[in-house]
Amino acid sequence: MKKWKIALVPGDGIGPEVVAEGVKVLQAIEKLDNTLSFEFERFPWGCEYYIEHQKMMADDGIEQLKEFDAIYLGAVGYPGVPDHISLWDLLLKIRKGFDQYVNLRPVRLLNEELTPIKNKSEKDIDFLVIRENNEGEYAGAGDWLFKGKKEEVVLQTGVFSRKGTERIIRYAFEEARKQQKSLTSISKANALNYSMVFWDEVFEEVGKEYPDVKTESYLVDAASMFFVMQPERFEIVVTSNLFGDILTDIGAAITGGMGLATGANVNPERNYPSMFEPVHGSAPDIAGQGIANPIAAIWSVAQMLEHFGEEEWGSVVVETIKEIIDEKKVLTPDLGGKHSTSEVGDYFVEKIAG
Ligand code: GGG
Repeated sequence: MKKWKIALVPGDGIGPEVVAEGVKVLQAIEKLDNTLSFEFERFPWGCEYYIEHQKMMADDGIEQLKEFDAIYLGAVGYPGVPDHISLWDLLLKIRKGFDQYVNLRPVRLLNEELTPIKNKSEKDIDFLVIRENNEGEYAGAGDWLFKGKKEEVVLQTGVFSRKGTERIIRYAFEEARKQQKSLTSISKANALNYSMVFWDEVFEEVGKEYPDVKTESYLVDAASMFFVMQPERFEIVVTSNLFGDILTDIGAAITGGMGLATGANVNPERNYPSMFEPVHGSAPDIAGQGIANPIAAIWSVAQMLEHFGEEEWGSVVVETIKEIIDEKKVLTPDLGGKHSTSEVGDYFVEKIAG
């Protein structure tokens, strides 16, 4: 019997609503497979916790999470707490605290009716974005000088270490080799004349060790256009933190919206727990109404199962999501349905239980 300990950090807004459905799915799998068991512990961290304690998580939060096999996170941010505080003091703290330097964000069209792009089918939009997750523009380096004065200057520095850049690019080449797919690097070396020139050089250097992997390099502006006009160009993409964050929202837009976008924050060395989350935020405008789409959160359960080595269950979860979307019977309003968050979760469980 394999026992997996999962820390639940549902967070803010619709986070708790969608995480509840992902937990339902894991509990259903546990019932169907007597070789698997999941143990959950819930952490009440987020903006409400901040209002009470002036911090988003406990001081020893990272220490408390260390003993888990995975972290399942909902969403972060709510009006009343500045967004940069809620993001940095919880989500980014966990990513950095556990050296989760790989962010895996699949861009996969499950049904061609979901894409706003004309004449694109499921086989045209099916790629993986590998985003550097710990440094770059999200390194937290910068300064705010002469605040409020006419000389005011604000600096936000992108940090690209050799270690950080090499390891994400190497991870992407390994993945491309394993999957026998092409690898596209997305940067902006014509304008960002230090960081992105360095990124391109490292991509070229590391690439010499992988002559079997076909490569492409695009500037991020051209790549954004190709995401929308010719997504079939991409198989595996590697890019920096900020570009990856923005590009994967385009990825969500071309595959059915934020309600379907999943992300895994991975520590490949497995020294620490990895974290699985829907890419969407806390959506305060619909929080508490029971209409949030739980599919992104359920898809992140599939990524978690794959990370645990349960690839078959991971595929079952993704294929069941596809069936539900294809049937169009039980969907939330963002996908044109009339059902609630928990009705979609219940239907999912009913389907995998057969
Ligand atoms: N589901 C996690 C969440 O609330 N994400 C909001 C967000 O802004 N994330 C930024 C990032 O992924 O770097």
